[in-house]
Amino acid sequence: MDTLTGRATKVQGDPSHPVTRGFLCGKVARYLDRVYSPERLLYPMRRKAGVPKGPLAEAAGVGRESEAFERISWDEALELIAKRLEQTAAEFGPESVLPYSYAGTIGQLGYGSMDRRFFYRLGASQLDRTICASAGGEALTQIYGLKLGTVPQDFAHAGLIVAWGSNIHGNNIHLWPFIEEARRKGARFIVIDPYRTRTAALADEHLAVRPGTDVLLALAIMHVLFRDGQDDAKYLQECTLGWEELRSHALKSVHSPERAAQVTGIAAETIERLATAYGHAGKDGRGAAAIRLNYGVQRSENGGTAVRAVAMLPLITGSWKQRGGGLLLSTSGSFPFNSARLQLPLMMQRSGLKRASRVVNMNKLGFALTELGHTPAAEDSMEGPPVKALFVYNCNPATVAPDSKRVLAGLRREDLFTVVHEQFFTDTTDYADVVLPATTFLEHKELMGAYGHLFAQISQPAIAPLGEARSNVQLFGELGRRMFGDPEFEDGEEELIAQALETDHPFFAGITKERLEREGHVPLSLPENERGESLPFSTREWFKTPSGRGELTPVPEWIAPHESRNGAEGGGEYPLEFLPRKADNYMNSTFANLPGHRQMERKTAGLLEMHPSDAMARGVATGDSVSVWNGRGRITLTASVGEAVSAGVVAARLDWQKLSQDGANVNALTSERLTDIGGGATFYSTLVEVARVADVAAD
Ligand SMILES: Nc1nc2c(c(=O)[nH]1)N[C@H]1C(S)=C(S)[C@@H](COP(=O)(O)OP(=O)(O)OC[C@H]3O[C@@H](n4cnc5c(=O)[nH]c(N)nc54)[C@H](O)[C@@H]3O)O[C@H]1N2
Ligand SMILES: Nc1nc2c(c(=O)[nH]1)N[C@H]1C(S)=C(S)[C@@H](COP(=O)(O)OP(=O)(O)OC[C@H]3O[C@@H](n4cnc5c(=O)[nH]c(N)nc54)[C@H](O)[C@@H]3O)O[C@H]1N2
Ligand SMILES: [Mo]
Repeated sequence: MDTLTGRATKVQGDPSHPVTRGFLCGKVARYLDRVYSPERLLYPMRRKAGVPKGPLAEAAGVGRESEAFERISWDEALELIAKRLEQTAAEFGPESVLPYSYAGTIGQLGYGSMDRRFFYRLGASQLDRTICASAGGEALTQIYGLKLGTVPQDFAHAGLIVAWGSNIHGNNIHLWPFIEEARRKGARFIVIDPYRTRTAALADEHLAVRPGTDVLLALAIMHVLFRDGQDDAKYLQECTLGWEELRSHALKSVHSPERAAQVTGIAAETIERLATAYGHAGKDGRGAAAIRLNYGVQRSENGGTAVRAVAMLPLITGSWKQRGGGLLLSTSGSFPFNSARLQLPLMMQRSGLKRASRVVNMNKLGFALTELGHTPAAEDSMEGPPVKALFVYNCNPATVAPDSKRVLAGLRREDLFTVVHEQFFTDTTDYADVVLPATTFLEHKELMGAYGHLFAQISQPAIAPLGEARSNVQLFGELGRRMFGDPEFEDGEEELIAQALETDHPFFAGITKERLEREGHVPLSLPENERGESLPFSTREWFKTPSGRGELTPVPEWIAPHESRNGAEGGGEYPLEFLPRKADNYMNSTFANLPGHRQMERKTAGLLEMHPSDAMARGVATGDSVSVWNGRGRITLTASVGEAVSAGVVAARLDWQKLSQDGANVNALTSERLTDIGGGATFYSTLVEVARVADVAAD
């Protein structure tokens, strides 16, 4: 920081951090572009009378987003919000208020502390935060009893690394050096992904599995392992439950590599070779096999089962017992922060509701805003009043939520009161009644877990808040004091950090606020063996399931996603499987509005990647403007014909709606259907058709 001006001058990694080791990914290295962007939202504002909700083009006489709003003071803004929420709760019941948030910058306090206290106290609808990881997280918990995996640094010791639905080089760059280290020592690196990611391009082998077929691929690998006696019978007996049933299930002929090849698109010999390499790893002096499973596989209708099936593999071979073995999903669930203490769900008892308030799955925002409480026959268990007030923070749902046409139709409702706490004028603020400025992580104090490593840390503010920006904790603390006055709204960051660490969980042994303040980052206290290694699930003690073992039943059944080539909706009007992917240089929708970041992503902007055979069948060539559609929506992209995807699959990346051609992004095509386990989003179970715009126009 420049002490004279108070301006931050550089963002850099901490060289003493054992995982990030002083380097940053390209997008975060340019974080100051974001902090000091001239586009930052710096003051509370309210929509001007007569300016309709929606993006600029539709708002008469408004040339910039900020012109749709007029500046007000924080005091006016809080008063306005408090009044509206009180009125709404009085007229329609408190459940007519819906909070909508996800991870923001993933701090413990910003993610869920004062905000939750506020909405519990009000008796607002509860939000089930399922958009990202709930299917995989729930699946892992069913088998292991907790979300934990291979220590990331231990990937350096692996002899075989499988990246399964995991774009490591794009989305998890800090694991990459450990993979490179293993490869220097001779490890093979295999990627299982329907898209040729930059990770796949760097691999020894890329298996372009058909979307949504991983359950069958994993079963075929199990088939070979059991058939060839590559299972670790002693470990299975000691540490798992249900392995006999799993064994006979996997050995069925429908799970043979030959049969699996027909569905997964991966040749039987390749499956045999992969399974054999997996089974032999860790034996006769070879390094162990590590799987980096990521959330890509669980964004599919059968995604929970897919994660369960893949997560069973290291239990079958016992690869957990070796350093560099096992499996890693995200590490975020491994930090035992005391979230109940932070969030105080029992404050709901003071709301006047005599029961827990209803729960709204965040993947069904379109439904919640357009049908819930409006149509008598709700499509699922959600019932109660219509949503009359929506409070968005840490999230940009107009861009990222599935079935966005429906979401936007809901957000456009003039009778819906929408508050958005943001750093920028996003797609979502385009529909807000009130916008509130939020601090960035440089401007507030935070307690952090992590997504890709096992160190807890405190993040100190580096600069004063810009403009009148306030943190989530400040905002909801002030609203809580204003509307309710309960003492729980008095806690500040210091108290909240201490509360989050109030736990006897052994992983947090020796981790105190003082120590985190002093050392910055501290590793979780995972149990160690006599060699000082932490090898999750190497022994019985690690399992936290009801049986205290790795639970292999119910055995994973292969069921094709409804909306896939093999499913009930396959072979119809929409023959192509669509991958609505993340950008390598954005963070979901974050950064997408900054010129420097857009420049880094310019080559992928607005592209539809297609295989030559699908392009040829439709008379499409690279550079053609193409229409991509299904029963939910239609978007316009530019064709890029090549080998990034296999025949039958097309791909495009996420962008802001208002920065996309015709103002519609990939989520105009995705559905609100939920995963088999955990109520997750199914972005990757989407069928579409494609045609040249010229041909559509001629029709
Ligand atoms: N650069 C960058 N980094 C990020 C993010 C970002 O937006 N940009 N987002 C962050 C977030 S929120 C998350 S949750 C993580 C997610 O990180 P990942 O879990 O890696 O998530 P995805 O990119 O959704 O999916 C990974 C891969 O799964 C593939 N895939 C799709 N369908 C299937 C399938 O059926 N089977 C298999 N085997 N693979 C499939 C996709 O093609 C994709 O390449 O990344 C984080 N890191
Ligand atoms: N098509 C498609 N859709 C997807 C995905 C995909 O791969 N494809 N990925 C899905 C996944 S995995 C995820 S996790 C979601 C993520 O979707 P979102 O949760 O919307 O995540 P971001 O796009 O990063 O947007 C976060 C917003 O929070 C704001 N923000 C950051 N920090 C703070 C803060 O401290 N306070 C407040 N009030 N605001 C803050 C940022 O300015 C930003 O606009 O998207 C999902 N949607
Ligand atoms: Mo995510």
